Amino acid sequence: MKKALLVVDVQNDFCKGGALEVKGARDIFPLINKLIDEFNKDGHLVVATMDWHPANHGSFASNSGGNIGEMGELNGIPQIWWPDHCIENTHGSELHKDLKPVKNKIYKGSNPKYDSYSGFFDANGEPTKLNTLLKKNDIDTLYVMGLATDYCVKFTVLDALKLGYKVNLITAGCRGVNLSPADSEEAINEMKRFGAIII
Ligand code: VGL
Ligand code: ZN
Repeated sequence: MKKALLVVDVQNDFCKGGALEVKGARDIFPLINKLIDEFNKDGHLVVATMDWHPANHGSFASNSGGNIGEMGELNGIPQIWWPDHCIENTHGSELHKDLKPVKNKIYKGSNPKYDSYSGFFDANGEPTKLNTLLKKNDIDTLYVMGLATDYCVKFTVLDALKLGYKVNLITAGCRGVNLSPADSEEAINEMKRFGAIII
């Protein structure tokens, strides 16, 4: 069995000047790029997940009538309202240009009715192509880093653990949204509690 590097949502909208800017996103680039190089050099799989929303996505405050950062409900599922972000095929949804190229891309959040923090399943349980890709490549161990610790990294890691992967979370390669200041710390504790190895 083999290992893979999972780079979560390092897209323009989550970086400096983006619609849903994550503070300090820039700081994780050197480490991410170093690991992309190392994993590629050693012949390991490298996968980038990408938040990929249609303009009418239901998680956008602009479409729901809710306020940004507040909690509501989307098709019966609790939902935080976000600014419009990562709209498919726009600058905001592109991987940041300072990130080393990643060949394998997994798109998520394309169904306007449901959000998809996790790279594996949307909030309605609909799978992406990620698990199939990993299985096809005989992957049993994941190294996860990216944006944002308290949302997409967290839900991707928790789903990976449920699916039986051994998950290493590289915290130095993650940054969080932190609507509340301790959110990222709590997310890391939760991932650890469910079996992630924190490195
Ligand atoms: C994310 C909020 C909304 C993330 C995506 O990538 O963490 N957060 N959509
Ligand atoms: Zn999103």
